[in-house]
Amino acid sequence: MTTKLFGEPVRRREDARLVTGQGRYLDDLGPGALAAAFVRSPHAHARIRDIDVSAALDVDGLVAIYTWEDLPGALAEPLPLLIPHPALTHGRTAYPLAKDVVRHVGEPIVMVVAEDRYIAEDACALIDVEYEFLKPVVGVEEAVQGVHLVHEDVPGNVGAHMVQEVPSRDGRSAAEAIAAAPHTLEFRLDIERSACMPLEGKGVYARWDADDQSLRVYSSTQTSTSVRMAVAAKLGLPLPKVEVIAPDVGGGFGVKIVHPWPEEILIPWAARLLDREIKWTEDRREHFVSSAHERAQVQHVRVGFDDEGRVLGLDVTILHDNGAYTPYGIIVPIITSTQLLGPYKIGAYRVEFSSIYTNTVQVTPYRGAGRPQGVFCMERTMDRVAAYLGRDRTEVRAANFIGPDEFPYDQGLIFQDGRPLIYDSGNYPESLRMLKELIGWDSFPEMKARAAADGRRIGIGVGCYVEGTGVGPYEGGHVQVTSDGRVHVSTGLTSQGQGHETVFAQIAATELGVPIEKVSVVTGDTRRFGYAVGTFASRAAVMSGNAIALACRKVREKALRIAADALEADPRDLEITDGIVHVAGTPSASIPLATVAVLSNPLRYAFDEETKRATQFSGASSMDRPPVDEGEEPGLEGRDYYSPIRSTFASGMHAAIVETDPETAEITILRYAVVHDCGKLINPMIVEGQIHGGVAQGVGGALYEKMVYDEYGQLLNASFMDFLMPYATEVPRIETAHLETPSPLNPLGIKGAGEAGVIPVSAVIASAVEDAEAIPIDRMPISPSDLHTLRLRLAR
Ligand code: MCN
Repeated sequence: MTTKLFGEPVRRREDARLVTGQGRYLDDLGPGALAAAFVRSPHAHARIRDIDVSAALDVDGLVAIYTWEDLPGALAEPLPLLIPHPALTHGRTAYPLAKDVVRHVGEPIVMVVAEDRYIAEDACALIDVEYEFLKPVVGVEEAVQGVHLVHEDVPGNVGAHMVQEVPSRDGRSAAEAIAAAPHTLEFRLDIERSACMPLEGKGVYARWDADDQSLRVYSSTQTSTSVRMAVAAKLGLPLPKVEVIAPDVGGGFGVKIVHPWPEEILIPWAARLLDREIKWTEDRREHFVSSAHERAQVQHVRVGFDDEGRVLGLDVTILHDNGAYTPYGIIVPIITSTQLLGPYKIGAYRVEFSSIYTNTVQVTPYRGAGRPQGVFCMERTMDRVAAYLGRDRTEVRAANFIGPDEFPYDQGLIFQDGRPLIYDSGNYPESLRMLKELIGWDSFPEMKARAAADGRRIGIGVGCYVEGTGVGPYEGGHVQVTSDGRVHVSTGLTSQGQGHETVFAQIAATELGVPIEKVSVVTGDTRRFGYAVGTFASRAAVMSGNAIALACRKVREKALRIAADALEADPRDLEITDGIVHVAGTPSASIPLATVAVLSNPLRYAFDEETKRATQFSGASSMDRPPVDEGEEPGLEGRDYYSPIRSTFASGMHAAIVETDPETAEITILRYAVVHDCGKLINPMIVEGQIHGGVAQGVGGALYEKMVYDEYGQLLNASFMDFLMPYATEVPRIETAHLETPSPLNPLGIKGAGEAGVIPVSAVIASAVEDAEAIPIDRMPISPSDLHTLRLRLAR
């Protein structure tokens, strides 16, 4: 049995439980709890004139009805704006229940609590809300006209406006560099609105303990510690009287980082008020119209370049559709604008974005968080430059790469946190070489010619990206070895399917030299670990992974000290293998870690005769035990935190071969290849799984998924009947290769991997379709009917 598990493709330990129906998701909890349901706005923009609940009061089994008027104190205030920014001059958030105006279809207005969900829904149907209709604003280009306003006090519907300008090394602005460039191009790109679709929607279950005056809240969340703080603050409870637990979570993909969602404070509040258990689970339509969306942007690009395809100046203007509210500030367009440059060093760069309010569902980060849009922009630019010059698309990219010896590389941009955006490491030329080999880039022209001879249209595409991962400020880990030799690891961030139970156990087993079967892992439970940020921004491996390793190192150091004492050896001569501390080279001079755990506590609680003998358990009263040495603490446990100076930059390159049907314009992905660099891999199998899942989501964004709003702000495809997502039949086999350039920023050399798969897919598919069709692709997603329209336009 090996204990060097870091880097091994260990099978996910959580899967047996999850795939055999043993998972405990939110709706599995509290079977006897009361149920909550919400009356949500059917209109995109309206003033609430009156709410008449009288008919609902007669419903048998009804327990309570609440409107904004009923909310006390801080609960009646708008929800928090989680990430303020100086450029966000007009940040706006919703009230937990609408106060006077509703600004998108689906906004919650009334909460009903009843004996079960059927009764609650029936009561909702009897509540009569009188509205005064206001003109809805849909689409950013209409919104910026400012004729109709989403928020009366936000002129032009502009929530934020931001410009960043990075001059060239010889001091030219982007405008000057473009004007002086030998070649220039200008074009527009349209990116549609989409959304995460976790299998399990949001959900909250709360119970109040009247004796203890404390609340226990279960939430299908990505940030249990932040929900806890929000609940305590909004309900005026001391923090230790609120515990928040994320049970098994059936996917999050970003939508569950918002904290608190209205339901996350309303349900606990009502549970306390009524002294009853209450549960709410989101249904799919609620998820479509009252959670969060992302992606929608209109981009205008101007680029100047030389004969080699080197970009001398780039100017990008972005209209970002932030929907009706900005709970997450402007993090999405900031990421688009700052990470757009990808693996390239370009001459001069100017980027400007406006974040625009519309009467649609609010925007918060969705896997990739602004990067798919940025990569679409940059990679479309690279392809257009190559097409203009008649050069190979990979050559043009290579001509612009940051070299492997140029790290750390400062892009000259300022990120959300006010700090410079600096890439720590990578090897882009090597990634591209590996990718070209994997997909057979150089032999593709022959393949294409053969296909053409058979009347088939095929094309190859490529896309490159970088991703700032492992964002701070911190994450912690706690590790305890108990006197049975088991290792208990906890960290405050949550899991939604990423395999944390496995990878964190791999780290602890490797650091402590114990078999992985001895290690258990708890995440997302504030009773076990109260200080944490959460799982998003591909940060868990970097942040909690390193924190757990550091905590293990503390524990190991203590274990070796105690063992050295017992073995009369020098701690520097000791090793731990398979849970046994032994003198290196002398396996007989050894002591089990379990025994060390007993020795670490003067009370010497030992459970078996052998350990009792080994630890000289005398049975004497606790008063006779040796004192705890100064500076020591009883027990074999340790806690540590990891707090990086900045994010570490993962990177990758994808390529695809597609076929387009000359008649139907159907697009089929024939091959898909990925080279990915997330530094040292903890578990290559899990990373591949993450990338495959990400690519599948990316295929959705590239070919199928979009939220279709009509001019009245009605979402026309708010169901799985109408919102197209790829099935297994549409997702190709994904060929994956890893490159490992360790991050110099953290002890384990890790970079994140959880979002990578999704980021370049639209750019890659657009590149491949463009190659097959010789038609410029300027939108994502691209459907058969879009392609057909483009063909007709070209033919005219
Ligand atoms: N990993 C590894 N070696 C590395 C990097 C990562 O073995 N060098 C492993 C990690 O240990 C972890 C997984 O890969 O098990 C993803 O790690 P990381 O990149 O740290 O991402 P997080 O764990 O922080 O997860 C968040 C990320 C995001 S931002 C979204 S969105 C997303 C994603 O994860 N949502 C997901 N993947 C998801 N996967 C599932 N099943 N469900 C979601 O909701």
